[in-house]
Amino acid sequence: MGVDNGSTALGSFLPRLPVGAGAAEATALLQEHGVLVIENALAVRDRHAVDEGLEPWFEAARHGAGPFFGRQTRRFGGLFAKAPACAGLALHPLVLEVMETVLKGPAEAPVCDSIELNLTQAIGIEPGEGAQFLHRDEELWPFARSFEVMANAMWMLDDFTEENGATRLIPGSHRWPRDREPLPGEALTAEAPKGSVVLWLGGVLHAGGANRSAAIRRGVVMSYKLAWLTGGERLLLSTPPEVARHLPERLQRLLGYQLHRPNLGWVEGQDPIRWLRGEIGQLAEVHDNLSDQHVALLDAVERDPAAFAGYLS
Ligand SMILES: O=C(O)CCC(=O)C(=O)O
Repeated sequence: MGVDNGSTALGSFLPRLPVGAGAAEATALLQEHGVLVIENALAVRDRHAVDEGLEPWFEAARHGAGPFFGRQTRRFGGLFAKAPACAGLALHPLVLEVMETVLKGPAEAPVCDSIELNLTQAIGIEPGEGAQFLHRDEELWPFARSFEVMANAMWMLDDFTEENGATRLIPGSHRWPRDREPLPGEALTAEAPKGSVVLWLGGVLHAGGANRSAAIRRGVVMSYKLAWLTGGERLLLSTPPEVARHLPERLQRLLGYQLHRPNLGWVEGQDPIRWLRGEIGQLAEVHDNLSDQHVALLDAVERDPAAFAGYLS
């Protein structure tokens, strides 16, 4: 089957890699096709730990209340507070490296200092659920741009099959004009064994599939975004400080316990990671946290105030 450039997805395919693949190859495939399956990305022991942690929550979770989230679908967020083993999904080295590369953009002109999680969500599609409407998650942020703002990783806790409601995606649809509508049959099904992960860019049309099997289809979404965008989930509430304190620092930062230049997300003018560690109290020395351009400009102003008199008078 040929790979197309996204102008028509009929005849396209879902690229796949084994977990041993390199980040550069994975990144290139994801950027090109908008979609990538990494098979068996999670060690069996780690998957069992996630399963065990989430099991009581899947039992207790309520069904959705509308056609989009699904009336036969159980969903819940706040995953690190519910099942700490989910940290291993968010921090999976290959997936995290791919996400950082795709979202930060070119090293010479990055679009952000860092990435963060947009949301964490467990999704259990139950027998009888119909197909979800194809949609683009990046529509959370309605502004024109020429760079990626978000990307998702759907971790498969069950084998994902056409029959049980595996995620459906249209490779290449991230490059479509936004008024281009999907044709019947264009969405492909991300079938893969449990422990695999399907990645997709925020501009890719995708949806949960219909579950015509007799068993629930469980998956976990780790969604990543540019740190300077507001996330879909208020992760600082769903992972409050008393929980976050026990997580790895890399994950604390992905949750938003971090600063982003210029002056975004501080507590008392300082990096929230310091607040989380108890290093600052209710008052602290307010630090500048400026971009390189701002720093250069302010240095120049300090060296030669007369040259900037218009800005200072
Ligand atoms: O459950 C899935 O496979 C995808 C769900 C999805 O895209 C959504 O709920 O926005």
